[in-house]
Amino acid sequence: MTKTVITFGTFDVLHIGHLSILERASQLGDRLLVGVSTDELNVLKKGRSPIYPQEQRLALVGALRCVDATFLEYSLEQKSRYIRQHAADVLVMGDDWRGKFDAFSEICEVVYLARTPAISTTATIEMIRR
Ligand code: C2G
Repeated sequence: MTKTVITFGTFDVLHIGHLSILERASQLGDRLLVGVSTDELNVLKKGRSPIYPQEQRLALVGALRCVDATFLEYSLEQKSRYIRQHAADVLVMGDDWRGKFDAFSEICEVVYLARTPAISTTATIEMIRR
């Protein structure tokens, strides 16, 4: 049986930390689906619009070899719907979210993977600004 892995994120200003978590997530199953947060959801989550609009972030993430399919994540509250809709067996999140998604272990396996240290979209934007 095909084991489906699902993960979520904004993936703005794509960097090595994003690639690393997606590659490790894909190794936990046979196919990897990525829910890319909409521009609007990012404003709600982080108080600012992403640098790259959602269509471009979807295209960039979807072009990675380790990613099998992408879809837009419109709401954080709808995670269980997305998990069921895509029949995901494993939910992967970075360990900055550790504990936050444990409730989903009723419907799938929940795995938190270590974040890549010393790189982030925010730090990259700050560096370019300076
Ligand atoms: N990430 C990482 N290492 C970094 C930076 C990010 O492993 N140095 C991971 C995050 O832990 C996350 C993924 O890359 O799993 C995407 O990161 P973000 O775009 O910052 O996603 P976030 O805003 O945390 O969205 O529903 C949950 C949210 O949509 C997750």
